[in-house]
Amino acid sequence: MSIQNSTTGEVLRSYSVDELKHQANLMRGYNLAALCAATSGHAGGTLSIMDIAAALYLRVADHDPRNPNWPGRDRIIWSTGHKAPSLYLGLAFAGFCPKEDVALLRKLYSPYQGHPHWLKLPGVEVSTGSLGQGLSIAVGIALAARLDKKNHKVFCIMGDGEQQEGQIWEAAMEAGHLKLDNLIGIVDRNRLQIDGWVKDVMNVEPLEEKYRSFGWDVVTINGHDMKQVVEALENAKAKAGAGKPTVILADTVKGKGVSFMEDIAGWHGKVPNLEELNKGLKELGLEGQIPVDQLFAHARQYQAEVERKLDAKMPKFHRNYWWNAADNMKVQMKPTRLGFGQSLAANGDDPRVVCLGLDISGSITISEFYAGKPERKSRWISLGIAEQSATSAAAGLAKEGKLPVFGTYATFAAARNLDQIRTSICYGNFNVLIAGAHGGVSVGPDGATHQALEDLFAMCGLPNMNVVVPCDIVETRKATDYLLLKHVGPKYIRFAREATPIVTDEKTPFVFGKANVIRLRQESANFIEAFETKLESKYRDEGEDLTIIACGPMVPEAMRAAWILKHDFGYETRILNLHTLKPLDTAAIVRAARDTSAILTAEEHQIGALAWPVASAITQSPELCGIPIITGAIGVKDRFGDSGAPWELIKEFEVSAEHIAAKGVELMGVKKSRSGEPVAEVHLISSK
Ligand SMILES: Cc1ncc(C[n+]2csc(CCOP(=O)(O)OP(=O)(O)O)c2C)c(N)n1
Repeated sequence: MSIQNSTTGEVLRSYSVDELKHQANLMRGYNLAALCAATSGHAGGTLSIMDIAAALYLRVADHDPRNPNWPGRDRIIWSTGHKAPSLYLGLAFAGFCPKEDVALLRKLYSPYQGHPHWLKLPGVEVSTGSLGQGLSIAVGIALAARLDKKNHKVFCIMGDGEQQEGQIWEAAMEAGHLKLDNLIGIVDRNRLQIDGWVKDVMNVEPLEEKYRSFGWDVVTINGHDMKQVVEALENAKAKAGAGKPTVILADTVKGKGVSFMEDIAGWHGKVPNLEELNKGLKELGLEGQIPVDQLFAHARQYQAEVERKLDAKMPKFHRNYWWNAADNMKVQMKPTRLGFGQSLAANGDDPRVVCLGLDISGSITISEFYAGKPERKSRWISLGIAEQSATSAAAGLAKEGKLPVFGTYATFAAARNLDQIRTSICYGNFNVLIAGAHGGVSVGPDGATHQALEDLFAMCGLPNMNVVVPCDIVETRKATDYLLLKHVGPKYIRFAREATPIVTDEKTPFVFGKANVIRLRQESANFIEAFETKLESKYRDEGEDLTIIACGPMVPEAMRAAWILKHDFGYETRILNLHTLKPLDTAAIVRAARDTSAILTAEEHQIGALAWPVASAITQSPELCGIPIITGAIGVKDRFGDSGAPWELIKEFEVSAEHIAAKGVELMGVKKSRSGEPVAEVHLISSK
C-alpha cells in the first residue's frame, strides 16, 4: 500500500525495488548536501540507515502525506534520533515536506531540528535524541493500537550501539511478554558507535539470541540489499496475529556509499565540507543530480532571516560590545571542556583514579586520561551507552576505595541516571566525580534533547552532592584538580561544549566553596587585563551600584555586562563568580546584597539553579531583615532549547551580556526611583 490517500484508499505512488534503490541513492545525496549546509550532524549513521528509510517511507509503511495524522497510518519511531536527516528525507521523498527544506537542518527555529521533534514537523511521530527510549515509546503505541483494535503497525529504528542502553531490554522484555505482534524493531547494525567498534566499546552480540530469548521473531538481512530490506519489512508487517514482535537485524555499513566515510568511526558526528560533498556525490553517481547550489541558497536565505530576527530582539547600546567586536578588550576563547581533560591527563597517575567511558569520550575530553599513556589503559573502563548502570558501577568502585570519574552530555550524566545518582552515590555518600559536559544552550545545533538546562536543579537538590560550575577552561582545570584528588564525597562538575572566553589565569584564586569578586578597572587591550579578581573574603566594599552573581560561562558574560553598564551608564558592578553552587558561599551573597542592595543572577540554565539559592540566602539572612533588596534573574525561561549556532542560542535564550546589562539597567531604575534619584534614561532594547 504505502503512500496513499487516506480518504479514498487510492495508492498515490508505489515504488519497485529498483526505483527504491534509486530513491535511496538520491536521499543519500540530499543528506550529504544538507549536512554540509548545516556544518554539523551525523554522516555515518544517516548513510547506513538510508536504504531502510527509503523502503519504509516510500513503499512499506501506510501513510498519507496530505494527512500526516491519519489515525490508520503506520507509526515509524526513530529511537536513534541523531539520524534525523534520514527521517526528514524519508518524509520529504514521500511528499510530506519539500525536499529543499531539508537544507534548513539544525538551524534556529527550523522544523528540521538536530534531533527530531514531533511538535515541529508533521510526520515525525515522537521526539527523540536521548538513546534507548524509542522502543519503550513504540511498545506504548503498539499497546494503544491493540487496546483500540487498530491494525496499523509500529516500526522502531534503533542503532546497535544503542542496544547497550538497559531500557532497550526492558522494552524488549515487555514486547515479548505482551506478544506485541504489531511491533517491528529494526536495528541498524553498522558495528560502529562513537568510541569505536561496538564489540570493543561494549559488545552487544549475539543480538539474534538475545531478542529470540526475549520472545521475538528475529530476521537478519543485508540492510543495503533493497530486495531483502523490502521483503523483511513486508513479511514482518504481514505477520500480524503471529503472537510475537519481530526484530530485523540489518547488517549495514556506517557511511555507506561514500568510500572515505565507510567503516570510519570518526565520521559518526562529522559532516562533509564542500570538497568532500562533491567527492561524495561523485562516488554516489549523483554529479549534477542534486540541486546543491539551490539548497545552499535556500539555507543562506533562511539563515539571513534568522539573523535579522535575532538582531531585532537584541538589546542595543551605544557601542557594539560583542566579543572581539572592538579594537580593544580582545579575548581568547577555548572550550571549557578541555580543562577537564587537561586535569585528568595531569592527575591520572594516581592509581585510585578510574575513568569510565560512556561512548562520548573524545568530545567531553575524558579520553585525555589515557591519551598517549598506555600504562593507564587498565584504569580506563568503557561501559558503553549505559549511563544508569555506569552510575551505580561508579558507586561500587568508590566503595572499594577507587576514585571513579564518568561523564557525558549533562542531560545524560545527571538526568537519565538521577535515581542512581541519588541512591547509589549520594545516599551512600560515595566519592564519585560526575562530569556534566555540554551544559546549557550553547551546545548548539544538536538541539533541545542535548542541551542540559535542568541538571543543576537536580544536582544541587541532592543531599551530600557538591556542585561546581567553572567559568572557563582554566577554572575547569583547577576545579577538576581539586574535585578529583582533594574533595571526598559525591561531586558534579558542569562545563560547556563551545569555546568560551578565557577570563582567569594561573594566578586567579580558586577556592572550592568560596566566591571570587571581579571588578572592571579600565578598558584594556585585552579583556582579561581590564578586570581585577579577588577572593570575596579579601574584598572590601567599594560602594558599587549593583551585583551580578554568575556561574559557568555566564561569568564572562557578566563581566562584559559590567563593561556595558560602566561605559554606557556609569554604573559600577560587583561581579561574584559563584563557581561553587553547593556548598553555597552564603556570606559572599549576603555581603553583596547588603553593600549594593541590587542583585542580579545570571545562569545558562532554567532560571533558578542559581537564582533561587541566592534568593534563599538573602531571605534567610537575619542581617538583611528589613533591608529592601532589588533582585533580578537572567536565565532560560521555562522552555526547551532549540537547534542553532551556539552564539545564536545565547541571544535567542536571552543569556547574553546584553540581556544582563539591560536587566541591570532596569534594576538600577528601581533602585534610583526608590531613593528619589532621577532614573537614567533607558536607551536600549529597540530594533535596529
Ligand atoms: C542516552 C544517550 N547517551 C549518549 C548519547 C550520545 N550519542 C549519540 S549517538 C551515540 C552512538 C550511537 O551508536 P549507534 O547506536 O551504534 O548509532 P550509529 O553508530 O548507527 O550512528 C551516542 C553515544 C545520546 N544521544 N543519548
